[in-house]
Amino acid sequence: MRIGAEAGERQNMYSAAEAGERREMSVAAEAGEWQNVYSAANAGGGRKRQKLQGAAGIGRKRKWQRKAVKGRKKKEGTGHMPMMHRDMMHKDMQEDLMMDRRANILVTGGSSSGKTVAACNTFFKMTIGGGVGTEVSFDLVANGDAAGNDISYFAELYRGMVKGKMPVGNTENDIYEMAFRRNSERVCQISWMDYRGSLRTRRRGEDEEKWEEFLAMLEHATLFIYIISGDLINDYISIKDGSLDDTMEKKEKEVDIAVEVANIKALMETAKSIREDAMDTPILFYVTKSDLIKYDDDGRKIDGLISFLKTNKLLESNHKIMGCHSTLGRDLKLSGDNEIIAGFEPEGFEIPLMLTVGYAISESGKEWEQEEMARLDAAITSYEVYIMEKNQEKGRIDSQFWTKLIGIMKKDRAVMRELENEIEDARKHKGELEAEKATLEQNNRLKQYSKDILHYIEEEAKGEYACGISADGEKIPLGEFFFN
Ligand SMILES: Nc1nc2c(ncn2[C@@H]2O[C@H](COP(=O)(O)OP(=O)(O)OP(=O)(O)O)[C@@H](O)[C@H]2O)c(=O)[nH]1
Ligand SMILES: [Mg+2]
Repeated sequence: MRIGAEAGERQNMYSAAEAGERREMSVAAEAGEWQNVYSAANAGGGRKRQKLQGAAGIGRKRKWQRKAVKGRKKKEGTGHMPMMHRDMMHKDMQEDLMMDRRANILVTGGSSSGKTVAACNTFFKMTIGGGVGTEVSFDLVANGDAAGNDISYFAELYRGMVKGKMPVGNTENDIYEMAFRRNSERVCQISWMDYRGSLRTRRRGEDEEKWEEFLAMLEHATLFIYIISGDLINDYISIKDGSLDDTMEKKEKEVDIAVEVANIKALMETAKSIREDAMDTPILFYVTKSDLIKYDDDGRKIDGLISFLKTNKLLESNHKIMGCHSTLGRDLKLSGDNEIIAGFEPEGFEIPLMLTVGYAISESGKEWEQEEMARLDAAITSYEVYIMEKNQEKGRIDSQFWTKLIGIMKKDRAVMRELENEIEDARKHKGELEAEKATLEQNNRLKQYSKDILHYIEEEAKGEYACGISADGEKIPLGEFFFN
């Protein structure tokens, strides 16, 4: 009964036009992956959020962390050689780390801001489109049955766009699950949520559920992504440069801008109220439809965004801030009834995803290195303690009065040899751990992977699609947001 209900609910999310094909694909998949999320949404209260988190795989203790704890426990006894199955632990941790890593991409923004077009183009480019990168390649693959359906769904929307049809607006939150790969190795899982709702008013009834889902994602979002439509930035520029006279139109646009600013502030406030690390979590201002900004130059498009943020005091929050933009085509032409007539050449869509994944991997690389360092330091210390204890035992034998009188007795000689062997062994292990510590940084694969992603964004996208933004509105390198 429950599964039946899920299927029904999920179907409503797609417009009648898509329903036919999508329905067939969805029903079976609902039973598995999606069920957790949506039955959770039906359950109500705090449970709902917990379950949603469970389904999104957030908040779970990582396997390798549990192992590391076990490893430490073993060494606690004294007198025994510290137990360090170093090689085994090391490999396990690296592997577990890869698949437990998640990037939670929460895309917020006003209605018609371009969220669905962004999701569709991102997923198309990184799945069916063949991925990105030259030296190192990146792509997305299905992660579970529902994800396979998501790919077909986006392929369908994309095919529509190629033929001129824009995606139809949806009315529910949607969460898409994929796995991110680097050179065909899965390095990170992705949850992408397209949030369809107001950021400022907490409404009742059905919307309450959307809001709960949204909060769960906001709490675990890797970055805060806020979409600003290029036409709003263009309006801002036109008001500023005086090309819009003091007309009704200008007044209307001023209201739109004020509403957008209020939405952004609401997002920041909500984030602060539900997570302690809100201020340490970067905000990505993502300008969609950048073809609608009247400048040709990409750098100037970003300048327009920066000016908008600065004027509206959105850079003063102490958040780390990044900006980026994308477009369906520099010379895109739309008809009166929203059909693409010409110029369909999508650009920049993979950047927000690459930034989020790169940041997530970078953060987890940092965490891994700190934890590894602590583990190695603890192990090295325990070997030092062990060596000291063995030396004390040797000392005790040495200082026995008959040792001084007649030299080491025969039975003690064997004990001494044993002690010396143990000390030598321990020194060897300690040396290995020290060597491991010295090469830890270069063995940090996550750090390398995040560097590859940063390199892609900076080189392939030539720095024109994305940059960091300082509190006083200067462009700063994206590298400052990454662990290096
Ligand atoms: N010029 C231009 N228009 C775009 C671009 N991307 C989207 N649009 C227009 O913006 C409209 C809305 O895009 P969507 O992706 O559906 O926006 P959304 O945020 O998902 O909208 P809702 O789900 O209804 O809130 C499209 O129908 C297009 O008319 C772009 O790159 N350039
Ligand atoms: Mg949409």
